[in-house]
Amino acid sequence: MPIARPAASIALDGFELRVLQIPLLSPFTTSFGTEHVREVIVMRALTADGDGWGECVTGAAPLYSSEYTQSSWDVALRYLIPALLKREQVAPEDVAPALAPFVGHRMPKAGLELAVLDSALRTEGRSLGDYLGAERDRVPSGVSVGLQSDPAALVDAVGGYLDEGYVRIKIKIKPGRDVGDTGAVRDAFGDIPLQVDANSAYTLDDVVALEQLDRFELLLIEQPLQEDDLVDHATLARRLRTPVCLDESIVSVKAAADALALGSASVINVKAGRVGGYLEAVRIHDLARGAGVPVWCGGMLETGIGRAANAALAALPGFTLPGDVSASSRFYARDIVTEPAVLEDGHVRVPTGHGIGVEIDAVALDEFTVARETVRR
Ligand code: OSB
Ligand code: MG
Repeated sequence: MPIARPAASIALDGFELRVLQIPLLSPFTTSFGTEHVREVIVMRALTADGDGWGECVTGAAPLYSSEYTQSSWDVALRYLIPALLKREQVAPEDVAPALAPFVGHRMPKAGLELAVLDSALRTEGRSLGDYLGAERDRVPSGVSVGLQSDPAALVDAVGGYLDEGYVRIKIKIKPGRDVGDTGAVRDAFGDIPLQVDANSAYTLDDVVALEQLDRFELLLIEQPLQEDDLVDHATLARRLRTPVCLDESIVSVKAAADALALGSASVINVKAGRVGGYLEAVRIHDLARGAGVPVWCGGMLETGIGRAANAALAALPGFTLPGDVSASSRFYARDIVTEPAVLEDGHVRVPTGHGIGVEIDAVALDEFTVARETVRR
């Protein structure tokens, strides 16, 4: 369902942007690299009635997508924020159309839209979950486990997360670290809900290796091929029994419609940051739900800001598979919100407070800030 009740508009005084560097509890390794620190941009909408908070999910380098910290910082300050500040009043629904003339850069667009949404909903006294159409008060929590030094270390890591109560395990794979790693987890833990994520590390030449994964009865394989390989993904999907899920390729509701029409995917990972915001994410949810295609909520190592918003999104009825909506403690010793997401009986609660429903820990925010810029109208 489209947004049932739009939010009121707000008068923006400006934005404050910060680059944060938050240490990770343990290194996070994917097929595209290892991160020890999460570099992220926090975006604060400034208004007379109260501020709003958003997060831009770019990483330090253009490895997951072409977007990265400095590209987002530059385009936000040079083009996106000035376009928003030109308007007397901005409603959350106005943000994407106002920014549409600027090609791409969906991650900073999403961060700015979330900041406006948070401010508008706080002013109205509504929660983001209520606004988006959440139908649950908690969501099942899956965990994304990075590549480890060897399969034994992977089994140790997965065992720890299962002991904590995570209801679904996703492991990262890459060529040469797929069948062995997946088999080790299946041998150790049997029939657990298990899926794999390749982050674009394969080509169609690897189809024989990928067919070997079919015997593990995985929930899905996420993004085996490159972002723009929609046709190759369709070819691969016809060869595999394992359902193909797309992450990087789904940059908009149009991309999702194209992928479904081509048969490139039978499951979609929805990340609001990657698709330009929570409103576009809801449109993808609605499209997939109408087509009977399951979706789940992905993650980008969000701080407490994006983590709270993701929990609200994942509570929509079409999110029928557990998402990468884990506890803050999966990644961080210290978060930048006063009540970081926790795991309770394998679930994360959907915040009910106004806006994103969490408050900023100003001391932690300052501690992790490495750059800061304020723009006023
Ligand atoms: O591909 O889903 C991915 C983290 C950073 C970039 C890309 C991905 C991921 C994850 C972690 O898998 C998901 C999470 O935030 O828990
Ligand atoms: Mg992924």
